[in-house]
Amino acid sequence: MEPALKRLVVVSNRLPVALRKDEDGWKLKQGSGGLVTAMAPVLKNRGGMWIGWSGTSDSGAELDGLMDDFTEEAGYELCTVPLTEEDVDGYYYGFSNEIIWPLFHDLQSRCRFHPRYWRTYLDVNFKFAEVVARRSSPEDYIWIQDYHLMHQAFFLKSMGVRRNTGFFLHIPFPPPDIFMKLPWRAKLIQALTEFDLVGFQTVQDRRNFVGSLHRLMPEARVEGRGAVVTINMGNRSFRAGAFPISIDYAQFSDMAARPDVVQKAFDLKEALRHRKIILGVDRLDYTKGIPERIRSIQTLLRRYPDLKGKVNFIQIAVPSREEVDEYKELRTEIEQLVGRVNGEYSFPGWVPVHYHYRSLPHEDLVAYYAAADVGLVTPLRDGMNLVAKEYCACNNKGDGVLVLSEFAGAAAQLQKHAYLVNPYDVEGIAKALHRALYWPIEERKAHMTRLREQIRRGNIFRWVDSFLRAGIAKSLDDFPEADT
Ligand code: ADQ
Repeated sequence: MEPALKRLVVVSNRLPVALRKDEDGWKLKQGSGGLVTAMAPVLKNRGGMWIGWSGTSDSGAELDGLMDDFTEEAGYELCTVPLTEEDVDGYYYGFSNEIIWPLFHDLQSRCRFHPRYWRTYLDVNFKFAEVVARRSSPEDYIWIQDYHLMHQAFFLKSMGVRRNTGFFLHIPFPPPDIFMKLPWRAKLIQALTEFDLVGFQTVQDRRNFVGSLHRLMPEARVEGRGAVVTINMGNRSFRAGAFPISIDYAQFSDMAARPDVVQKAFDLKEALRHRKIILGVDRLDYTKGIPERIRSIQTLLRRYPDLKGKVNFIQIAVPSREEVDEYKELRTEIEQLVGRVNGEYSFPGWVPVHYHYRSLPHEDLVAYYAAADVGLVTPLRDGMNLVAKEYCACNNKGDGVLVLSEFAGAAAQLQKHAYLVNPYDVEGIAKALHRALYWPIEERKAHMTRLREQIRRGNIFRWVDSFLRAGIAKSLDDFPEADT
C-alpha cells in the first residue's frame, strides 16, 4: 500500500529568500521568482520545508529569529545548510558554475575540470543530505532542484535513509558525446539513477540522458514512450520524464493590464517616439547569446537601411556572477559592441541600441515586455527560457512577435507560433527581425493568441502539479534500505 505523503520538502542550492545586512542588522525578503511563487502555496497547504544555503556564511540568533518569523508568516519552514567559504568556492563557483553549467550548455571548452571541485561538490552534497535526513521523515516527498545537488538521493541511500525523492534539472542535459567529457561521468550518472523520479525540461533532454545512461550503464532498459518513462536497472527502477517549466501567466498578464503599468509602457513608447521596439531581457551570461544578438541588430541596420531611425533595440541585462572574470569580460564585450553599433548608426534624435545593465523592479520589466513589438530571445542553449513566456504573457494586445532560438527548451513547445532562429546565424536573425517588423497584424495576432493560450494553460502551477503527481504516485516499496 502506498504511504500517505504528508509534507513537501524542497531542497535547492539557495533558500527562496534574499538576506541583506545593513546598519540595523539583517533583513530578510521572500524571493519573487516563478519557482517560489509556485511552490509557496503547495508548501503552505501540505505543510513543508525549504532546505538550502542562506547565501551567507554568517549565522547566529538574529538570523535564526528572522527564519522563524518567516516560517510564521509564510506557513512553511526554512532550514539552512551552513556552508564555509571553501565549500561555496569549490561546490558552487567551481563544480556547478565552471564545470556543469558550461558542459550542460554544450560549451565544454569553457570547463575547468579541477578534481578539487569534484571533491568539494561531493562533500557539500553530503552536508545537504545529512540535513535532509535529519529534518525530514519517510512520509515526506523530497523534491531536489537543479544541478548543484545531483548526489542527494545517492547520499541519502548510502546513509540508509529511505525517502521518496524527485529531482528536476532546470538546465539542459547535453548529448552523450558532450557528457562523456566529464571526468566523473559514471559516478554522476549513477547518482542520478538513485532518484525515484528525474525530471527534465524537454523530451530531448531526457533522450540525451538516456543516451549517456546506455553508454555508461548498459544494463539500463527503458520502458514506455510517453512524457514519463520507467528505467529498469536490473534490481531496481526509477522514472524519467519531461516537465517543461513555466510562469505564473495570470500574474504577468494581470500586471501588464494594470493602469500604472499600461501608463509606464506608454511613456516608454512615447520616449522612443513610437518607434518599433525589439526587446532582449537576460541574466548576463555567456549562454544567452547577447553579443551575437547585438551583431544581428548591426546586420539588420546594415542590410535594411529602411529601418534606420524607425526601430530601437533595448537590451536589459541583469548582473550575474559579477565576481567571475569570464562574466566581467562578457560585460565589457557587450558594452563595446553596443558602443560600436551606436557609433556607426546614431544620428541626432535616434540611438538604435539602448542597453541597461541592472535588475529591474517587476512592474518596469512587465512594462518593457508590454511595450515591445518583438521579443528577441536568442540563447545559444537554454533549459527552458522563461523570458520567452513572460514576453508573450504580457503582450495583452496580442500583436507582438516572439523571435526564439531553436536551442532554447521553450522552442520545443512554442515552435509552431514563434519565429525560430539559429542564435549563431546573425544574418538569419536579421532577416527574421525584418520580416517580423513587417508582418501583417492579422498573422501576428493569430500566432500570438496561440502562444498566449498555450502558456496560460501550461502554467507554473500545472508544472508543480504534474511533477508532484508523477513523483508521489511512485510507491516506496522498492527501497531496499531500512528507515533510520
Ligand atoms: P535562467 O538562466 O535564469 O534560469 P530564464 O528562464 O530566462 O533564465 O529566467 C530569467 C528570469 O530572470 C526571468 O524570470 C526574468 O523575468 C528575470 N529577469 C531577467 N532580466 C531581468 C531584469 N533586468 N530585472 C529583473 N528580472 C529579470 C534557469 C535556466 C532556464 C530555465 C529556468 C527555470 O537556465 O533555462 O528556464 O532556470 O527552470
